[in-house]
Amino acid sequence: MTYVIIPTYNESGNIARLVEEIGSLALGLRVLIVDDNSPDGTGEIADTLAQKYAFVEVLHNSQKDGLGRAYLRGFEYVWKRGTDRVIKMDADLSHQARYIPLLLRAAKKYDLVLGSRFDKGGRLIAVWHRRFLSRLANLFVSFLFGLGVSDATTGFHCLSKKVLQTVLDKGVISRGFAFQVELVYLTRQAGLEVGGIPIEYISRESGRSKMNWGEVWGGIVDLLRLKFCGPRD
Ligand SMILES: Nc1nc2c(ncn2[C@@H]2O[C@H](COP(=O)(O)OP(=O)(O)OP(=O)(O)O)[C@@H](O)[C@H]2O)c(=O)[nH]1
Ligand SMILES: [Mg+2]
Repeated sequence: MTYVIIPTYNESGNIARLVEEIGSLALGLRVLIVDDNSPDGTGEIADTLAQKYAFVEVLHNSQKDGLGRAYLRGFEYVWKRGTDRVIKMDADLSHQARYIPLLLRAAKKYDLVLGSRFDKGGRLIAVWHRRFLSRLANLFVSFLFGLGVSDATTGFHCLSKKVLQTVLDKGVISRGFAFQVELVYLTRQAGLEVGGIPIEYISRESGRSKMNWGEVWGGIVDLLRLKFCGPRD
């Protein structure tokens, strides 16, 4: 069994289309939406989708608690359900469902597969300052950790059960977006294989980004803590 975990905060214009695109892949995937009580009603839309489609489940949290925390709750949930693998992706259609079969194919070889915007053949279609921020974040991460991947900050991943177990055993310190990097870091630390496939990332058309200066600053602090204090435990 493979779960696709999708964290949502104000994604009412995107979530239904994404779920339907995943369903039409007809790969027998299960979908878990982790919503942080979105004021725009995304949680209610997710519940309606779960009523309509048997492959959809929803986890509700009472307040916005950050991307990393949402994923951790999702990981704990799917672990208890006995999942063999996890795909994780953004809700805003930037990560296209058509790449899921390619991630799954690469997962035969790697424990953690990254949907990489900066591999040969990949693309990041966005305004210049967004592209600049992603490049800068990757430079910072490679300076701190030297993870040896071209896109350590991507949010589109396929994880083996071993990676899932590693993350749950070790725990994570990142509350927010630094979670994406900590996932690659923990996988490498555990000596597991990391690989990537090139993806074309399209900027969101509906809804607003949750990336802001507060998130950037929080991410920097989390990464410095990870570097100098080590992972949890
Ligand atoms: N549950 C939950 N989901 C979140 C939270 N913050 C962000 N998300 C979701 O995480 C995903 C990535 O967030 P985005 O706002 O798209 O961030 P981004 O992709 O870096 O920014 P853009 O490129 O501008 O879209 C989306 O599906 C969001 O809805 C949070 O605190 N809780
Ligand atoms: Mg986005």
